[in-house]
Amino acid sequence: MIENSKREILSLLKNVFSDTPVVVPLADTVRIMNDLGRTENELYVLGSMGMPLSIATGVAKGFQDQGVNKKCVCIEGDGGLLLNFNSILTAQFLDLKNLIIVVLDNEQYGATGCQPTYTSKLDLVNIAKEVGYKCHSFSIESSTDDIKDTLIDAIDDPENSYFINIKITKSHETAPFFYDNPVILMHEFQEFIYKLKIL
Ligand SMILES: Cc1ncc(C[n+]2csc(CCOP(=O)(O)OP(=O)(O)O)c2C)c(N)n1
Ligand SMILES: [Mg+2]
Repeated sequence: MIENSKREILSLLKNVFSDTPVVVPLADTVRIMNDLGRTENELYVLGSMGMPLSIATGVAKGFQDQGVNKKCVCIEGDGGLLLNFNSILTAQFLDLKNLIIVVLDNEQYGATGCQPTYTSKLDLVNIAKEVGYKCHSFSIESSTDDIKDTLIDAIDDPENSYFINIKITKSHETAPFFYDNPVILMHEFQEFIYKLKIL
């Protein structure tokens, strides 16, 4: 059985969303993303567990309000999403059609010792569907080609925000530490957003 790893899925996300704003959660996920090569469309949210979706929702609302034909992607861990779970409601309350949430679901708080989260028993997609997202669920053995097709559909669909849950291996993957200044990271991401608005 070949299990999808975090690194493999992040590499796919980088590839598909190379010119789309992508908000990336803390710890191992940021480190692996950086190890794969940081790009200007990515905002690394260091330390602030649970906040990526709130940030991505604001970016998506800004685009929608100003008629910018662009989606915003939020990558989250299952633990991070559960910590600020109410944030999945906000985009639907605001009637946003341009948010893509991709959950890297390893059913654990991987970065802090692999304690289990609720997702070993609860399927987040059932909740997201009820709220109004267009949803897709991928098992740990799903083909990356299938996942890629769904990511492309999500980018191309102007009518819906998406919630895509991808099960990944439970093994603890990491990469070298990332110490850049969060204020500068935010500024660089803002510059990227401003460029999109001009286009
Ligand atoms: C408010 C807050 N609580 C706890 C932490 C410590 N912490 C950092 S990463 C992490 C686990 C994240 O789990 P998940 O989002 O599922 O990501 P994974 O490491 O499993 O990929 C925790 C508990 C934190 N940074 N902030
Ligand atoms: Mg996790």
